[in-house]
Amino acid sequence: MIVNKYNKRAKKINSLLCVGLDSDFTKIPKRFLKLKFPQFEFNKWIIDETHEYAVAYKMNSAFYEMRGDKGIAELKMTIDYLNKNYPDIFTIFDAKRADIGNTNNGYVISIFDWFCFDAVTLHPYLGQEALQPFLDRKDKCSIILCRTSNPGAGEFQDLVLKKPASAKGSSEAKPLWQIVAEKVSKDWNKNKNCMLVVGATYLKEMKKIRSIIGGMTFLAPGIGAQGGDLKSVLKSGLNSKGLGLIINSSRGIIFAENPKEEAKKLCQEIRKYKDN
Ligand code: OMP
Repeated sequence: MIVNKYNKRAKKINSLLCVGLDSDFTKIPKRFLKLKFPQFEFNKWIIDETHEYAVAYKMNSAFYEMRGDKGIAELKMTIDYLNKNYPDIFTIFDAKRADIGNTNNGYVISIFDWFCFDAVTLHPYLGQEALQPFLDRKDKCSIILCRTSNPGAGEFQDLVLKKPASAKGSSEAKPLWQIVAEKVSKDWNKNKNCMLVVGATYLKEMKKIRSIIGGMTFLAPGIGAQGGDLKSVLKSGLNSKGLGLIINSSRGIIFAENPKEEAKKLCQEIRKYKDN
């Protein structure tokens, strides 16, 4: 099971921290700009500084696409560097993909077989049938948006809906985020390769989702720059094994005065609150 790669690393280093390599080219320190592969060199530095505290690295495609072919090439260099030097660290491509099934076949080959990421973020809007090419990959992980961290997340996600009478399960009215959580955990996760995105800024929802879907892992972005509170996230989102959370911080670590110290601090806080 691919989720075990994450769990094994989490147990080995006693952390749940995911460092977000959202290496915005306009913000990386000037000393890197002189180098031939500035974004890659910056990432390599961050990885070497933070790896002992990191269970996962997440790269958001936007910050590489914005540089065109150079950004894509340096994204590939970064994932190759991770896979070669830190093969037990879980890698996430944050692209929030998903299209009709035929098109998804192309994304699957690109993300899983060419880039060689362990996981990808996906939105659920097209439904299980369309996402099947991702879900069929037992060796890779599909991380489905459920409750996002942004202030306007509720515009659609809070809509209270009733499933059609023909659909499986209860027809009780529920918010869309709850329907997604139940659907993914009951029907999409046959290969035990699904996770959910549950923002660290929505603790009530996180608690509810944990109570209805059992031990499935949440990718929880939103601590640090977006204001989510680490202690409360652990309280609301840990599963019964003391796992089940991938706690991401991007800007809060990579653009800190001292990224290593920031990663260490978060990791130590995770250790402290996890066990209390
Ligand atoms: P920081 O706010 O800098 O820690 O970055 C958060 C990262 O998580 C960015 O890459 C976002 O695109 C991503 N993210 C969210 O912030 N909210 C979500 O609901 C989902 C994601 C994600 O899928 O990772």
